[in-house]
Amino acid sequence: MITFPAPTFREWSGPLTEDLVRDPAKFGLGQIPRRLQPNGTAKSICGFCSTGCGLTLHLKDGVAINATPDPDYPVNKGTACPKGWEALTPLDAADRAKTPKLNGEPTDWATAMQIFCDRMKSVMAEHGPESAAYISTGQIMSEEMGFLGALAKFGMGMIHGDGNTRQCMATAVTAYKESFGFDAPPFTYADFEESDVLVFIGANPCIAHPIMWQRVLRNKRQPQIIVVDPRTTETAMAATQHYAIQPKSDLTLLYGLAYLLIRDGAVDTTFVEEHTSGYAEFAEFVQSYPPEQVASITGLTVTQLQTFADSIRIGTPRVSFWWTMGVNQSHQATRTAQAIINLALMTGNIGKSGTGANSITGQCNAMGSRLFSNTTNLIGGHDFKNPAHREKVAEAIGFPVESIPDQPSLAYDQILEGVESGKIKALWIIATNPSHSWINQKRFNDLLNKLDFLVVQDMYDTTETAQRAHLFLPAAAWGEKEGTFINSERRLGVSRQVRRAPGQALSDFRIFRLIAHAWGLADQFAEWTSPEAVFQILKRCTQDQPCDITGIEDYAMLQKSGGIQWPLKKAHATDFQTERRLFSDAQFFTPDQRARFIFDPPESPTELPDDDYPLILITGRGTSAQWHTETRTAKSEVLKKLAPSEVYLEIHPEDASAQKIRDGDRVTIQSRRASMTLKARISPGVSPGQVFLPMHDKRVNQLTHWSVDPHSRQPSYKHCAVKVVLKLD
Ligand SMILES: Nc1nc2c(c(=O)[nH]1)N[C@H]1C(S)=C(S)[C@@H](COP(=O)(O)OP(=O)(O)OC[C@H]3O[C@@H](n4cnc5c(=O)[nH]c(N)nc54)[C@H](O)[C@@H]3O)O[C@H]1N2
Ligand SMILES: Nc1nc2c(c(=O)[nH]1)N[C@H]1C(S)=C(S)[C@@H](COP(=O)(O)OP(=O)(O)OC[C@H]3O[C@@H](n4cnc5c(=O)[nH]c(N)nc54)[C@H](O)[C@@H]3O)O[C@H]1N2
Ligand code: SF4
Ligand SMILES: [Mo]
Repeated sequence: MITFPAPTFREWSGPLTEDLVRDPAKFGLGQIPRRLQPNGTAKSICGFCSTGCGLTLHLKDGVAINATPDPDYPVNKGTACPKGWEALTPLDAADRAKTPKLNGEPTDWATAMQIFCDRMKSVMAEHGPESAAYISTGQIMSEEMGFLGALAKFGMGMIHGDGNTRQCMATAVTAYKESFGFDAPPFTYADFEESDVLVFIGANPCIAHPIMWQRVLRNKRQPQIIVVDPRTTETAMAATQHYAIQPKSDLTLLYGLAYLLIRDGAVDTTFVEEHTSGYAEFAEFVQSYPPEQVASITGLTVTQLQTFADSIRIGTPRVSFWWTMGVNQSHQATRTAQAIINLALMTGNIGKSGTGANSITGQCNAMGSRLFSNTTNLIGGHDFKNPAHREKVAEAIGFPVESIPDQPSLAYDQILEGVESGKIKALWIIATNPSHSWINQKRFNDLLNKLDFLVVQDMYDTTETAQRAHLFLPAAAWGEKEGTFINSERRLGVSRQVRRAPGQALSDFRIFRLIAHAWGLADQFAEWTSPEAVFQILKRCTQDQPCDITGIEDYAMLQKSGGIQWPLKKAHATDFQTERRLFSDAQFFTPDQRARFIFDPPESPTELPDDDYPLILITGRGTSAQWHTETRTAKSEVLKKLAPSEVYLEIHPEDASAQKIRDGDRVTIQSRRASMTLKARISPGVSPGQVFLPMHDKRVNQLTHWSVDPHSRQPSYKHCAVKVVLKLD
């Protein structure tokens, strides 16, 4: 049996001793989270989306009982979406996991740790370091991500680990890295208010980022709002121009716009000459995208294309481009994101107020995972393959350089293929629910069955993925632990502990710490005692990087400042602005400091509609009250009232009448992989030939097709071929 040393770590308030691990009832029960007034308030950051709203948490006897939007926080300025108001409710759900479980049966932490280490070690001893992998998340704190990445890769000796952020923003990462030399979303939310033209491509902020949309509504410049989305979404309805293009024809559209800008002499040639590379080749390349051809592929008219191009041409003071999953989740996602970046560069719309090629990210700490998860990048935005980077990070964290792998991880889909082929035998899944959210669900769940050892770490043991685990580890959730998140505009904020986790659940941080001890790595991780101690380690890893945050002293400084955007170098620690954007000096992070024009010809999606499956299935967010696989939001009665009581399929009147489908009829939607029966809703919001389903229903990804962008390896969730027929009882 493993014994635990008594570390100095204090998270709740009691020390972590073997005794307390065995009997967590004693573990801080009834004690007030540190540094809080028992009947006061605590300022925190919402743990759902990447907007990163500030919340005020109201305490009674040391425990948060209510959440309201923080009026002083620069992000949300006193507003919150329904999920923020209901942030505390999911913590009280009846199915919160309270003990570790082995093969579905409750066990204690000491046994769980013993099993974890024995099984992982024996798999790796027998099959090598590549035989065990982890899948992490954009929904735990940066300090937890950093701990997990360092523990798994530098401590336990794993090589492969990725996260649900691959499903979400891997495309933006790849696109920025190639185009700008670093994964650097350049904007600040003030740009929503300061733009004359806002172009939203494959983004539905009214539903997915409602508080960002509030910032758009605060724009006093009477902006043009242009939405490119095959569906007439809530955002499209609020737009001044909506281009309902054929799904996945964005790349052609964007090249067509570049063609028109060049033809019409509407390019910012000074900016292009001084600050970019590859323009001449790009200009020649887009000559093959004249408007007539682009119109026939995208389904728009030549006049529409011209209006669009005229709206973003040089002379328009401030144009900002925003994209989300309609772009990132495509078979050619990276090149599409770069085609957006190319337009911003051509028109000189970067580095200035109200401009930018801006990827909006999704999960509360997707941006933290980009810098600190140690999956694709070595901690701090470094490169595993670069020996100087390995030396630097090793020194910053005080580990021997030999402990740092010299190769990056396989991507998520490649890890899964490794499981399928038997190369990977043990998988550890943390704070994500891929048995619902990954593409082609049957294939995913079948391959999980091949594993010798599946560990799932979640706040609920009822999730589709948790139910398949050999070993389940119960996690404390947002509100029950402390740490930092980074939001879409690169702002770091502190999320506070205001509740005690139920039963024996421990914060992810503490679970990683237990594993470090149990594995025999206590000495190596001696400095990793608390989230705030790890924050200091992560800070050191960013020194001299574009994301340098060495100027942020500590959590207190973050709280006092209303969050702080990266970068903040030490030299600027006392002199910085609340809203900052990148590239105001037009110096990019490439070796020649020029942004690159990158392009490839468009290709067709991997599964096109045909006679058997004539419709395209688009998937995405349903309502602002529903979060992903709904493990959390479905626990709130308030949020449930704000969402449809039953999932429905949106289908165009023409396609419906062809199948004699009336509104409210039960229909079967079928793809090559599965079928699902549900209610039809006839709506002109989808175009003919297309249907829409929200991703929140667990059956939706039974239908989707396993295909990824070749550069970012992000799944193409929003395009597969289906048929819909009336369900005859
Ligand atoms: N309420 C709520 N908010 C959320 C989330 C949630 O689950 N619920 N999730 C968060 C996360 S992690 C993310 S990543 C974001 C996602 O935020 P969004 O990306 O804004 O949301 P989606 O609905 O997935 O996709 C956006 C739009 O892409 C469109 N689209 C589909 N195919 C194409 C195409 O080929 N071209 C174009 N131009 N558009 C296309 C869809 O019709 C959809 O309206 O939301 C975040 N916010
Ligand atoms: N068809 C389709 N599928 C999609 C998408 C789409 O547009 N269409 N979008 C994709 C995108 S962008 C994303 S981001 C993914 C999201 O997919 P997932 O990451 O699988 O979805 P979530 O429901 O957010 O899962 C988070 C899990 O973490 C648990 N959890 C929450 N907080 C904590 C914590 O602090 N610690 C621990 N250990 N666990 C915690 C929750 O209970 C939940 O089980 O879905 C993807 N799937
Ligand atoms: S917009 Fe996002 S961060 Fe803000 S309250 Fe809603 S879910 Fe939370
Ligand atoms: Mo996402």
